[in-house]
Amino acid sequence: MKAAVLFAANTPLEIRDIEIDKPGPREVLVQVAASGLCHSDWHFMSGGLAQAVPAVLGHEAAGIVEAVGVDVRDIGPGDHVVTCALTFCGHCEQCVTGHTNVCTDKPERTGTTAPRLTLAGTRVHQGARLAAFAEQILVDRNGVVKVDRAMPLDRAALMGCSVLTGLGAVFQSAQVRPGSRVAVIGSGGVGLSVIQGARIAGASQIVAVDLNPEKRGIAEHFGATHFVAAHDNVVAEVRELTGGGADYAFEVIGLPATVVQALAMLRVRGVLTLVGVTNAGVDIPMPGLQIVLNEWSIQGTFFGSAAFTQEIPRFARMYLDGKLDLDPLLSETIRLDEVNRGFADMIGGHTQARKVITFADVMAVAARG
Ligand code: COD
Ligand code: ZN
Repeated sequence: MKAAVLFAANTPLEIRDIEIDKPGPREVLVQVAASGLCHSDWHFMSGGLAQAVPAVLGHEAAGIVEAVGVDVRDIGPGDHVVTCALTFCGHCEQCVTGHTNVCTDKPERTGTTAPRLTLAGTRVHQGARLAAFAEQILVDRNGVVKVDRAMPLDRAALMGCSVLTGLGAVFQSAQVRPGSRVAVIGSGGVGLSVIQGARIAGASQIVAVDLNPEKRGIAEHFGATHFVAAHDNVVAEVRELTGGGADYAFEVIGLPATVVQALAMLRVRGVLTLVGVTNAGVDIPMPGLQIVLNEWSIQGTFFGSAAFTQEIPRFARMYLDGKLDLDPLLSETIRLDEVNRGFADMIGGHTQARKVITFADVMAVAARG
């Protein structure tokens, strides 16, 4: 099957024919219908985060189950699924309390030790345990969730990362209260879902901040009441717009400078939620005195701070009921062999929301239900 392979950081992905194993006892083989390009993939492609190579990246996908291992009984061929990088054990302290996103015992649960992907006999690593920039994904049973067949799979793919992370940051982590004043730094695929989540939560003001002024339209579409094109006095402007600071700020980029800005945008007793990850080894300078005097809270959120197996079907219902808008998140569908151009557009600021690789044949089968 064809996959986009990373051979070294800072080199283009190469489309290769690679071998994929048969499902191990606990595994599911998925025919990919759609696979989104996330900024986190870029962190690995550019060497900001470590990734063993050769590897196939991609972690925001949906597709149709082709085959399952002997121990998988609740999912079968033909089921429509969303994949998620959050494979979980199901028995650790975090899993049994519903926080499967931070499972502390993620062993290789495939039921086999053989490499799942190979190229000319050499192991190819599965980025995020998925490797979704490919025609097929071989994943642990606890790395997929079934979705309603009425759910278009290109929209469904987005729920595996950007939508899950953005909405979860608002609903689960910050728990934004109706009538709040919210600031969101970064209006990318994930930030736009934070904005939409804040709108659904009933925030009265949502100030979107982004370097790219072209993000204004889409940020406002998802619920931003104000848009600020990032500049030197962005903190003062947000404090003024919100009448003394935001109740909640979200940093959705992963840069120390914007984390410090987001903190300074808070009013007294405000809560900063960090969604973006900084590159490995990068520290963030913190104003300790102000944090204490203002009783500011700072928290991290990872992939939406909840069990994706609960959240994704819920988001699918919201979409199908017209309560969650996903269509404009899909900026462009591209082919697998256009993946490098897709990332160049993301980094060059030419992607409004999300670019998604689609496989036309699988999308067509899925559309027939
Ligand atoms: N000031 C304001 N805006 C900026 C700045 C700046 N200095 N720099 C960049 N931006 C804007 C860009 O113009 C762009 O609009 C946006 O920030 C970034 O958007 P994308 O689409 O490139 O990025 P996303 O939304 O795909 O990813 C953002 C994350 C922060 C979620 C991701 O990179 C990350 O760190 N993920 C790891 C954490 C996590 O929970 N992951 C789960 C999902 S991957
Ligand atoms: Zn992602």
